[in-house]
Amino acid sequence: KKPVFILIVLFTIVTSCKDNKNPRIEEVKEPVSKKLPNIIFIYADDLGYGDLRSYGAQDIATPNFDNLANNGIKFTNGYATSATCSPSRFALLTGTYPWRNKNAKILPGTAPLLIDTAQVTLPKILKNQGYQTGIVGKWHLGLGTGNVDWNTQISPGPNEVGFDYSYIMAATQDRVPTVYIEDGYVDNLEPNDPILVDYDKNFEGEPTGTGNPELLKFKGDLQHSEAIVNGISRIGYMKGGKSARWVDEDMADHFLEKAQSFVKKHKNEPFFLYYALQQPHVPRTPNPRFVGASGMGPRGDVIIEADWCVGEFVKTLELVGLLENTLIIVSSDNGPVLDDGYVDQAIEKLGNHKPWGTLRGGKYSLFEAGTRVPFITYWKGKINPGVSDAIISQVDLLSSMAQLAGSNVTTTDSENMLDLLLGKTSEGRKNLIIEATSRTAFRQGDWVMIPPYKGPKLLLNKGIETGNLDTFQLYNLKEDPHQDQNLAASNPNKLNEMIETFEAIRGG
Ligand code: NG6
Ligand code: CA
Repeated sequence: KKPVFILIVLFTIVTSCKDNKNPRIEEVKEPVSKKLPNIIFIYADDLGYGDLRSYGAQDIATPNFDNLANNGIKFTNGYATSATCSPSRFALLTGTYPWRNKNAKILPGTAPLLIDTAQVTLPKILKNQGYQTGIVGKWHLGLGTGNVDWNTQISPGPNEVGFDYSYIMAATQDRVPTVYIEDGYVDNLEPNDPILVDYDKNFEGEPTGTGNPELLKFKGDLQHSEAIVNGISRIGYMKGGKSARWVDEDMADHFLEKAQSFVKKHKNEPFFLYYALQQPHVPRTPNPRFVGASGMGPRGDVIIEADWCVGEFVKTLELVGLLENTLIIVSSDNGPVLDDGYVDQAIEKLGNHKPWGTLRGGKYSLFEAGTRVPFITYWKGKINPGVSDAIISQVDLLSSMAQLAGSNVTTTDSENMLDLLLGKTSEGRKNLIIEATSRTAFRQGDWVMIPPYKGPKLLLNKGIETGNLDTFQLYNLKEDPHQDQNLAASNPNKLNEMIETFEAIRGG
């Protein structure tokens, strides 16, 4: 029996040695996880279809956005789902049209979390596939369950809907609380100076824009004339938290630094980063380095600042050697607006620049410039540069990115457009529902149909046409990109066909 015993011992030694540095297992393991590409969304706030040089702007230089657009795919029919922020962000992360959720409207800083923690989200899917998931920048999807205490853990929030790491502003730059929140805790908060936030009434003794205009760097309209922080009056009231309050002029650098740290920290594992820039939303507060850079006043200056951030961020990816293994998607949450509540010369200094490009409307509008935005995919060495006229919506990113990460999870509204995003096909969506301040319209092929809506045709102070009309509107975008010729009366067949499909998708 001895030789058999020796043989068994030898066999065990040989196989265990092999196991220890088993090259096959190593080989299989390593490349699979390495192969999963990193995914980055760079999401601007209120950047218009015509705000980038690569999208036709002549009077503003945006070399870093353009580098991605010109060396990646520039989509000319890329859409945010909505003409305002919270609904678009809701769709981006959940792959669900925002009009399915009646609470998906512009949220105050005290709104509860808009996403159900049981709901499928893109960061959850990617996390499941082994990704490190992070968000840096604007959140604006609500926090907590109502009555948030800002001095303790703020939950649920981004970390409860799939993000491993979050460094956010709660709502918008013009809304309180004006503090950064890291993984559910207000950053830099002194426990002996608690923060109180209220959207209805002021705290005794706290200055407001209305009461203390002498404290302001620039004036706001009535809604933007409440709490004063850093010489800027906001929407909502706030008290305390002095050490935690942000300095608006440093916000771009601050978020950039957090985004760069996230990338450096996770350079050895697949990651998803949602880098949500705050520009060019109001209040527009360029760092002094960018003041005057555009000659267009603060709105132009912060676009140049955002462009610089994009450049620095891409440099970081290159530096850590990840550019070839990272898909970068750039877009905006809604169309452009000039006067959105502060006196900042956005109109006076605009010159010939057209933030809406060739399109009609703007932020808040059902016309094209409300939801059609810059939409760029870039992947060094992987995506062949080109221009795509295919229809694609941000709601499709959930299914498409799931696919990229090896998951088949999808939703009713989110179409898998991975091949389109990577330039492997020119086929996009057949149709799309767009939304603006709770009104919806329907695009199908080259056509767009806007149902009748009551309400003002023009937002007077903003100079933006809402898309409201008391009869149906029908436009052929190929022949009439600016939506000047309403063909509803002359083309009833097309109109009826569009109404039918639209109602079927909307559920009657
Ligand atoms: C509006 C604000 C506007 C801006 C917007 C949100 C007023 C009059 N206007 O209600 O200034 O904050 O909300 O913008 O209050 S968004 O890009 O986040 O949707
Ligand atoms: Ca926005």
